[in-house]
Amino acid sequence: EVTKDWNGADQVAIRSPRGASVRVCLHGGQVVSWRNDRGEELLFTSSKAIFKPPRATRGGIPICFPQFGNCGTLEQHGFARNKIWTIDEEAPPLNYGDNNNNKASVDLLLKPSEDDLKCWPHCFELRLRVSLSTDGDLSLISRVRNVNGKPFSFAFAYHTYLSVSDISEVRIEGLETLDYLDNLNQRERFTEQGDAITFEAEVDRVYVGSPGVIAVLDHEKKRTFIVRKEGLPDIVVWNPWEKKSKTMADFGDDEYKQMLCVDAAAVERAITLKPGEEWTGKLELSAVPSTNCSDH
Ligand code: TA6
Repeated sequence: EVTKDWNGADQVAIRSPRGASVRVCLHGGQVVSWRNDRGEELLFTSSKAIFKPPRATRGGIPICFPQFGNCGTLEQHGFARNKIWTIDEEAPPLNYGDNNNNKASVDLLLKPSEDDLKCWPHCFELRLRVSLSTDGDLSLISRVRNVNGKPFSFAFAYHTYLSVSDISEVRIEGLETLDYLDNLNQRERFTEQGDAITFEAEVDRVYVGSPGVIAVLDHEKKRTFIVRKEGLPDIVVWNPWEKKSKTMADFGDDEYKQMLCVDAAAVERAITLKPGEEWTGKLELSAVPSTNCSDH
C-alpha cells in the first residue's frame, strides 16, 4: 500500500502472506524497513535520524550512485539517495500468486533532472525493483542504462544498515583471505588474515573481489544474515564505533553497538557503460535463525 513518508513523499509497503514486510521511500529509492514474519525489524535506523530533505535517513538501505564515498565531484555517495524517485509505470509489478510468483515487488525509476545533468552530464536511467518473497527474503535489483549519451562510468553500493544485537558478538564469514582497501588508512590495500571478521573498533573497509555469498552472524539474536549479490564485486564493511559516532548528529552515541553496514558494492573498479548498454546489480538478503552460530 502507498502512504506518505516524513517528507510527504510516497512510501510503498509490501506485506508477504506470512506477515513479513518491506517499506520503500520514493525519497532516495530507500528501503527504510524490512521485517520478518514475526514483525522483527531487521534493518537499523538511527533514533536520531534527521528526516529532512535532501539528506538520506540514517539507516535502511540508501542507494549510493553514481559515486561512493567522497572521492569525486559529487556529494558523499552521489545524488541518487537524495532525490525523489518515481514509480516505474513501465515495469509490470509482481504480485504473490500471479503466475505462481512467490514474490511481490515495487519498481522505482530515477532519471536525471536538468540540474543533475549540470553536475553529472550523463543520460542515464536507474531502475530499482524491490521485492519480498513469501519466505521474507528481500531482493533489490538495480539496472543502470546509458540512454544513448556518451560512455560514462559510475560506482554503486547498496548501503545496507543491518540491525544487530551487539556488534562485539557479530562476525562475518566469507571475506577471509580477501584483499581490502582501508578507508581508515588512505584506502591502502591490505590482505585479510584468515579468520572470520569480528569487531572491536571502528572498521571502514572495501573488500574487493568478494564471493557471491557472505554470512553475518549475530550470536546473541541467534540470527544469520545471508548476503547474496551479482554484478557487485565488492563488500563495504563499516562500523563507526564510539568516537566517530559522537561526531555524527544523526547517530546516537551508543548506536554503533546495534548496527553493521555490509554493502554489496562496485567501488574498486568503476562500471563503464557505452551508449545503449545496461548494467544490473542484484542484492538478496535473507535472515535465518542460526541454531548454533558456529555452523555456516
Ligand atoms: O564506508 C562507508 C562510508 O563511506 C563511511 O566512510 C561513512 O562515511 C559511511 O559511509 C556513512 O556515510 P554517510 O554519508 O551515509 O554518513
